[in-house]
Amino acid sequence: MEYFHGSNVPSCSRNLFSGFYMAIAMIRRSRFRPISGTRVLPLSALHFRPTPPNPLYHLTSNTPVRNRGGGLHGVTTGGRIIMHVDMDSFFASIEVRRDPSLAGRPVIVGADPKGGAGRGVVSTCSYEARRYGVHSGMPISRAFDLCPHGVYLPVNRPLYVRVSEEIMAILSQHAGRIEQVSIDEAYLDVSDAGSFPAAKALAAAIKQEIREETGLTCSVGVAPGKAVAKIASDYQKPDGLTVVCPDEVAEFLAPLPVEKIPGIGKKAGESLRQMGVRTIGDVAARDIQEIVARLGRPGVRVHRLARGIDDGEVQGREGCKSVSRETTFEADTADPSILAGTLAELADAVAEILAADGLRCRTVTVKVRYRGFDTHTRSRTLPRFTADPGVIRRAASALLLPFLNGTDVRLLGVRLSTLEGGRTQQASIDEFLS
Ligand code: DCP
Ligand code: MG
Repeated sequence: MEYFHGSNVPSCSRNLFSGFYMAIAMIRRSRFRPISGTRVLPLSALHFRPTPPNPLYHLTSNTPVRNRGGGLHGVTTGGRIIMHVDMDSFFASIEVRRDPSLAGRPVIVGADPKGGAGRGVVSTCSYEARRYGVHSGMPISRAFDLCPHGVYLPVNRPLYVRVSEEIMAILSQHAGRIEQVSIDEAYLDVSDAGSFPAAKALAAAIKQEIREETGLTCSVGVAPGKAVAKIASDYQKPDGLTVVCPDEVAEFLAPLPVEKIPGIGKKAGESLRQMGVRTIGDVAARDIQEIVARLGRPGVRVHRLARGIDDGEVQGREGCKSVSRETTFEADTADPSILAGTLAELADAVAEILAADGLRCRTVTVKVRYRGFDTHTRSRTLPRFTADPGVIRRAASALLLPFLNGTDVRLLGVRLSTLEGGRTQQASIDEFLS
């Protein structure tokens, strides 16, 4: 069911898919910002083709060369090579795939805007809509103010879960170990590729396969660790491919704003800025004690990452202990209908991830963060293992009730744990407690 189709703005192109890809290419060009003086490889021009040797790879690494890269210049780490894959404007791109006449138009997926009076939030939007300032988590009424002629569509989660499964199945074929961290995002341990050039070629091949199989684009980061790979996948979105070799990590990270560090949101970023720390390089230059004094214990991880230490393991199936999803409201809210509606969406989302992974759970936890980072969780153990979305939703709703007390809420989350069952290939685990 469609909410609203803006008709007063012509689509960029009547030519179905070509309009979409032209628009993507235009955005890609406008975002292309190579960092001068670094060896981060801007590879967007090479998408979907076997990647020829890149002269930048002549740069030597300070680690031994094994050159198992199949003819590419070998820069190897002797250590891990991690790939992070993140689909571009996932829900919106699937909607465009379903209705190619939407290509090039501002497509907003989320709650019904009801002509500007709607409640609820934007799930995601196309890159065309982002030009109007619309983004995930924004109240749908605000999105409507910014982009009244946009195409507003409801969330069709079962469809997105099916596409997600197809993508994860493709990724599973290319890595010994894969960790799915959300519906459209996964880490792959591709150390077996043997070298960064070989991993780059693998990333290009994966991008091509995903596009051919699903018609969708993704962005990929390749790096020696998970956090840098995630930052790298975001670096040239959409349709990006960014490789950060081990000896490039510090140089790559240094100029980036601290908010690029996974887990650093607006609040923590602001707190760091108050002490004159704006970039990841600024974090690295400070004493660890100063950063910990600001951020608490997570400051240790942040400081280590800023210094290029990025050693989290890709968690395979055996690491899957819970499935979770959370959302931060752009504006804190105490409105019970928004809170209950968002919680129901989160419960449905985790139930679908659980089912997609062939798992059942016995524990449901709801997490609420009030204004000022005051965080609470409530859990319920169910009488038996279940993957029934109705049971999970009802349990989550009951757990939320005591939190609907008029206090402004900043973040809501739902976690399913005490899991059993599961398929052998994929893991599905969202970071829950930050
Ligand atoms: N999502 C959501 N609510 C949010 C954030 C995301 O429902 N607050 C959903 C919609 C997204 C999907 O999860 O399509 C994946 O989230 P991403 O953060 O990866 O966002 P996108 O894939 O949409 O865009 P990007 O190209 O920035 O990755
Ligand atoms: Mg994405």
